[in-house]
Amino acid sequence: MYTASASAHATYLPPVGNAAITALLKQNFALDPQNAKVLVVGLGITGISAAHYLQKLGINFAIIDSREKPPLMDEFFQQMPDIPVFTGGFDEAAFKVATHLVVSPGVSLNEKAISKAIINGAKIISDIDLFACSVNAPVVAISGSNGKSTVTTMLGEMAKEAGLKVGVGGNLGTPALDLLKQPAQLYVLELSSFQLERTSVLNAAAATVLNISPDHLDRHADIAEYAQEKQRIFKGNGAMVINADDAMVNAMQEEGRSVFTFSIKKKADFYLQVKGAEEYLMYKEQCLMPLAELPLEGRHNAANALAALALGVAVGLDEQAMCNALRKFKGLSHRMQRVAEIRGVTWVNDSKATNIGACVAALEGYERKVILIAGGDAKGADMNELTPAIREKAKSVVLMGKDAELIAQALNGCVPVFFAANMTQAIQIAAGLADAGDSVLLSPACASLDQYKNYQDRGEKFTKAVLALVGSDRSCGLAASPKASTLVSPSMAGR
Ligand code: UMA
Ligand code: ADP
Repeated sequence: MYTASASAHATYLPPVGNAAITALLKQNFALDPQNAKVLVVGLGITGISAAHYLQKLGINFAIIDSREKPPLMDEFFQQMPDIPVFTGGFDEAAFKVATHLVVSPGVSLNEKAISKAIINGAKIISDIDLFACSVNAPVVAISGSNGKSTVTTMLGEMAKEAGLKVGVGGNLGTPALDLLKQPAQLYVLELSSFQLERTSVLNAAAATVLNISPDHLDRHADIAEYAQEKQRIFKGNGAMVINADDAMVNAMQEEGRSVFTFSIKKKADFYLQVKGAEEYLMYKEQCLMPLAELPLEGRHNAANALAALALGVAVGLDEQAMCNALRKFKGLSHRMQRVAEIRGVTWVNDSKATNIGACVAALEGYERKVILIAGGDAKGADMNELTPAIREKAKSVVLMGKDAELIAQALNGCVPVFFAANMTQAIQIAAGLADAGDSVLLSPACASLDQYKNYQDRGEKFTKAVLALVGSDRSCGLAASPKASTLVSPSMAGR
């Protein structure tokens, strides 16, 4: 396993041999490849990456999925026809013989069969643990409630700009174990609370928790437990990158560790400072680049840039290369993405705002009040926490999805609220409410799965429906879209 060192990435290191990997698996997890029986739980992309890894090491394993026919099952059978696969439930007999469980992040550790197996002595290993036992280059690990994908991608681009071969993945999309297939001088991993709660031995060269706001409270007991899972990212002796503006993150600092702080509100190791007519991204007393050269909307993206710079400095990336990468960084789809400007109204797709913190950050970025489209699955979050930002920054709100009523109740009539059955209707309502100079922001503060395949699907439906407005605008010379009152039930009074 890699131990942190700031300059170790400068050259390619030889791949870790199977003997060294198995020694670490024995030492850390009492996993003896000769007699272990590993059950991979979840036949998704994590499960399949673990299957390939275990097969390569000659470790005996089976795979189980509670769905009748997981979407990747046929593909898996083609790749590994001889591996036992159990589907249609978590058969306790399969768990009973397992010495170790590699549990995919989407599967709760509170599943009855898993709890029972743990009581019976089975050990939990995550795909990230397996990765940590095999990696031969520094790892940067990034978590937080919001901004993980943006910072992970930014740092990956910075490393490339600095001339490094870099593997970028984890929760972002490519399972960590699949990154090991290509040689790399640096790995950048986005890690979710689900991945971290079952990871024990990742000793990242540099790690950060970008921020903590309520999320996934349907899986975690409360925000304190959720924050504790995130804090696990700092296990080891690597550099800690700390958001000084976030009290819960600030409290995670450990004495004796190398710490880099960042802030968009006050002086820190990485911070913002106005000098003359320009605001700069700063590192200690040094101006790194003007903030205006960062081509991204929203103050939260200044925080993301500072965090990425801090992580980059922690692993020795060249500062100029990092700034060049920031200047070229166009942002990721479905995050504060400007879709169109129609008759003076700007339409913004922030479909990836799947929790309250992201929606609040989006609203805070606006000077003028917006028309907000929100709603979906609140995942157990207390929607009252959304109310102050909406009161301050929204002119009106269009709600849709499973927890629309919950949000309306929290708003308690502080702004006009309209309900929509689907995205097309939501956009018609918003078009009717918007005047030239307004922005319409899709920033749902909720997960999408109650109505859409995923947040991408939701964002694409938004984009399509907005672009259809352009079409109808051109073809019929539409002066005004249908007024909201014909389509919706305003929920102003009596809530
Ligand atoms: N499954 C069960 N029983 C269950 C739940 C799931 O058998 O109770 C099975 C499903 O039937 C499916 C398999 O588990 O066949 C899927 O496993 P998974 O949900 O762990 O998903 P993967 O395909 O392995 O993808 C996971 C992450 N998914 C989740 O955390 C839910 C992906 O993050 C990640 O990109 C991928 O590993 C690679 O690391 C996605 C995500 O939504 C993008 N993450 C959440 C987020 O960002 O908010 C945390
Ligand atoms: P994650 O991977 O943590 O979900 P993303 O970079 O995909 O983060 O962004 C998800 C949502 O959070 C988007 O709506 C984006 O605009 C918002 N966001 C990005 N960075 C931050 C931040 N630092 N603080 C709050 N919200 C943020």
